[in-house]
Amino acid sequence: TAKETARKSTKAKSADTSSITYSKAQIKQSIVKHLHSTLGTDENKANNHAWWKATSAAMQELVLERLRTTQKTHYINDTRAVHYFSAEFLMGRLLSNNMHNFNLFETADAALKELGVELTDVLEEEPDMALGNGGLGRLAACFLDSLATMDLPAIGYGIHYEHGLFRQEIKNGAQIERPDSWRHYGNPWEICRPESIQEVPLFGYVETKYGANGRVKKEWHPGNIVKGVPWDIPIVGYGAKTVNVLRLWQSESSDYFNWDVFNSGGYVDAQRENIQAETISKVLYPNDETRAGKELRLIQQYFFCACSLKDIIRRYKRAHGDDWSRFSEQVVIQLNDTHPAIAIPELMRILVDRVELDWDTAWGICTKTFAYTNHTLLPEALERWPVRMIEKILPRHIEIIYEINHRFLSLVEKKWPGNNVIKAKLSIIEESTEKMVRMGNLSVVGSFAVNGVAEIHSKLVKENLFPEFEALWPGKLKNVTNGITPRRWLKACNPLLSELIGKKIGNDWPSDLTRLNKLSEFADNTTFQNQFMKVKQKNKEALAAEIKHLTGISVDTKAIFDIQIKRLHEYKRQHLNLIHIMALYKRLLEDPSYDMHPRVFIFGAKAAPGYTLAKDIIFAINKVADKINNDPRVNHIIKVVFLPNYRVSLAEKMIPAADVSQQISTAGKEASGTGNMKLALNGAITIGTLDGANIEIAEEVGDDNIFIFGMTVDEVTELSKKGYNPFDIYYHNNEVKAVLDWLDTDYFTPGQPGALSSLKNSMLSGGDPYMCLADYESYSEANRALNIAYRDKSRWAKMAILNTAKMGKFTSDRSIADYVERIWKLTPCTVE
Ligand code: NBY
Repeated sequence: TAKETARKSTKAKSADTSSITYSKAQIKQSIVKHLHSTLGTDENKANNHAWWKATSAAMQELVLERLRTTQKTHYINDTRAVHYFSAEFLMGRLLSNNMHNFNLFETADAALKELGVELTDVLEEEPDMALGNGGLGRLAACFLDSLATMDLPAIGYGIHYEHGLFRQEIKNGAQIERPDSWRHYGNPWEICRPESIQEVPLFGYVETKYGANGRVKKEWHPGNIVKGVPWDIPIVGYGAKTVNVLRLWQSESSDYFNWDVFNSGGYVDAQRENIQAETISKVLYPNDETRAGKELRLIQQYFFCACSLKDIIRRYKRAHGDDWSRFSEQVVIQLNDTHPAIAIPELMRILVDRVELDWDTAWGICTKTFAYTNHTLLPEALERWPVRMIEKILPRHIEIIYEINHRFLSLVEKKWPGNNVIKAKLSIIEESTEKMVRMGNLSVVGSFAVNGVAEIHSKLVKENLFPEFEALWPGKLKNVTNGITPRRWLKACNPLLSELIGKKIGNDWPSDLTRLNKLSEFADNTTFQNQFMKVKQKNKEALAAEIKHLTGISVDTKAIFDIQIKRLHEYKRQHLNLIHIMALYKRLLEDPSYDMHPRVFIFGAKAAPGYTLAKDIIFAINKVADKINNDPRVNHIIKVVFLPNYRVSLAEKMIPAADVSQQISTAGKEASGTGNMKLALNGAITIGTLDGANIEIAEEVGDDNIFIFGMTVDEVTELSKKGYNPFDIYYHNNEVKAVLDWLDTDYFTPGQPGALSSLKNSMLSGGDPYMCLADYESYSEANRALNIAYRDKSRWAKMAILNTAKMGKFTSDRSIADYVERIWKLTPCTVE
């Protein structure tokens, strides 16, 4: 079973975690050596940044040794490997993680202490590697960790963005974006591999030639060629046996900037639209659930896919020469959403035009190589590219896409003769006023497996998004529920809880998270409850200090720490949380004896820079926070904190301190969520809707240990069908009305009436597209129940313990075991 695969491949090493042992003295010596010879400084002059670099360099020595061994082993065994194609990898910081995975954290800590340096301060020097937006990018990072931990041959392929996700500043309550320069002062983990540079053609035209045998040959004369320079980031598995790589491509202009002189008519145009080669990998597009539709974005996608495929093929040919029959036995490519879907026609182009395989053989290889993960059902997030844009940038690929579609539609014709409605729906080409290529459809047609990321989401993918595909290819659509790495999201980020767990049930849970279930036995034990909650208290005190440091706001650590951290999006409904906070505020003003336990509402969220309403919601949270935090009538009971620049390293500080986890998306909209898993794993109680993985979390922890509220997916569907009118609620619920009307005044924005009106408008005249008002009453009730539950110290402690105990399912090791079993069919390769 999947679980056994996960266990087998991780068990061996937990007994033998430190196959590479390094004594404190050796670490110390290595750090000092790097301080001297890598950084050219010494113990007296070095600041924390220099110590960070020297410590990282010392670790990297060990990492590279294991990397060499791993690569040699994989080469000798000629293993099948998974190639994880993703436009985003949200890695966060690497030093602490690498130390934990080498089981050297404590040793390094002690070594640095002897040098008069605090490891925790040193770790803070590392800039986050924020090459992703949110859940999708972080999932890729957790998967790399699990793949290496489970000794699975794997390589991540992506883009070496010069600037990751923007740094968020808050000025007068509003979000300001500042560039992120994560490698400005160098990055100790990455290795440039100029020996593996690839060239990528772009633009130009296609020439049709007729061979002697009458065969039609297509020749693409590109207008421009760019270089892809690979940077490798070693990925250390837990136990440090396998070290895989994440290979990120940086764009550069090629030496011969061969503008196509034959295309003289287009010469001036081509100049004007000259994409400077270097700009391709300059910056990560900061949208999470909307597509950018920009030419540069498509070029980014093609750029990294083309480089990666060439890289894969070079490696394959080294072992198998021109024998293509084994390609799909050796290579599986997982497409992380449709962002790398252009890899499908690119592989076809290589096989048909370059290798000169016939179409059917090439297509057979392709469709045994690719698998596709869908991460969203939101229509605005489904990628579509204008045919004309692809035609211009990738003139050969558009021909291939048409050919794929033509053959696919004849299959559809066989299945549903004469049914043009179905044909129009399934077609890869959307025949709108501007013809579009539907990347989702292309991905389904070109893959052997398609998966959603939580049970409910996969069900909706099957029933609503691609229903006919299920009829056409039964069994192709699957589920793999997301997971998170417990190494980063418990062991490293919550040392106090990890230690407590270790004392109680031993230390093998990080490689087999189901073992946490043994904690259930102690859920009713008063001593353990006290120990567990004492850890939570300490973590809250640490976060309170961080809040003070970052915002100047003092918070009561005896209050409930209620946390909502995720990208800002209407469907995630931070504004539902906000109007409820305003209602509590109002209740307290109207009735000073209103009974509620003190509560600190903490938010972290970035808004896409062009998403006006999302930015308005951030502004509103900050304005309401200002008012409440400075209102002596209530500020001993409610505080509201918006922590700027939410990112992986900040999440690592917030999650261990959470009492409550807000997971309140409109049912059917959040594909899975992964923050929900991280928070529950650290003993936070979820208040959430029956959406995404919340449903599976509820199944694991049981109804008594989670606060579920709101409409189900079916009820949401029914209400939309019936016609939802938010005014019905506005006029019937006095509290809702009063709170929304409050947004129209200048109470929260003195002198600026109307500054928060866009929120009210979106929830009323805007039709409240995510049905905040419809779920309001139920949300308010769930909050009352939560408040009562918190008052019972023992009950709450039991709930918290059971949340941690029951999260075993959500380790990314289990997700990876599911992928291996259901899709990839990989076998672990032990690296001695
Ligand atoms: O993927 C998220 C889902 O919203 C979340 O429910 C799920 O848990 C997670 C992992 O499966 N999706 C997500 O993070 N998407 C993006 O970040 C994203 C980024 C770029 C674009 C679209 C979506 N884009 O079109 O450019």
